[in-house]
Amino acid sequence: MAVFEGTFTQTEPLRFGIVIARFNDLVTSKLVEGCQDCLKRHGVDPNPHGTQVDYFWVPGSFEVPMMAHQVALSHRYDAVICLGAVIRGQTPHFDYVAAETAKGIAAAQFQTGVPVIFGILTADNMQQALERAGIKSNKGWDYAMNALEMASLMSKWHASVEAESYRNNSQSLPASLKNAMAPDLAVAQEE
Ligand code: INI
Repeated sequence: MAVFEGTFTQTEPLRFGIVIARFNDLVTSKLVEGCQDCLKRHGVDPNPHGTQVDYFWVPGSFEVPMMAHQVALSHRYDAVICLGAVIRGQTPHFDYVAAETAKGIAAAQFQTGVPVIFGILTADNMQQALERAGIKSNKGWDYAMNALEMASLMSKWHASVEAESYRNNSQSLPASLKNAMAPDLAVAQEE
């Protein structure tokens, strides 16, 4: 049997989509910076003109799940990071926005099979939100770590499933066909 877990190395082939709510952008722009810092320190180029990270800005947290679902569904990315800040007291519908955003992000993840990271800060006031977005710590960094780990874990999982399916399918093939499909593998097995 095996143990599957993500690592934070070999990040060159990984691609990330980051969906960000513009509402409370004083907070969300800091979360983006935390994410970028973490990705960069783990070998990912966060430049929007590069090949590894794309950014999607939406009006508010409520719109994040729909965009995240589309981004994940494209299968262009190994993980999607959702960033938003929902602050109690700014709106009587805090609970609706927070709950629907959480549900929608979970649904995007389940429906696509792509990791979709829940990086929506919920706070009682702006001060508390800012403390978690750079003043005391930056949760954006943590969300990027979660994305790196899940992207790595899922790529290992997919590789394992594909290898198993290849082994199962090739067992029923005649040797000549197996050799033609994967000569390197056939030679390795013969040795
Ligand atoms: N959106 C947020 O991201 N954070 C909030 O705190 C917030 N408040 O307080 O209302 C908020 N509202 C906007 C909402 O996300 C939608 O953009 C809007 O309802 C339009 O669908």
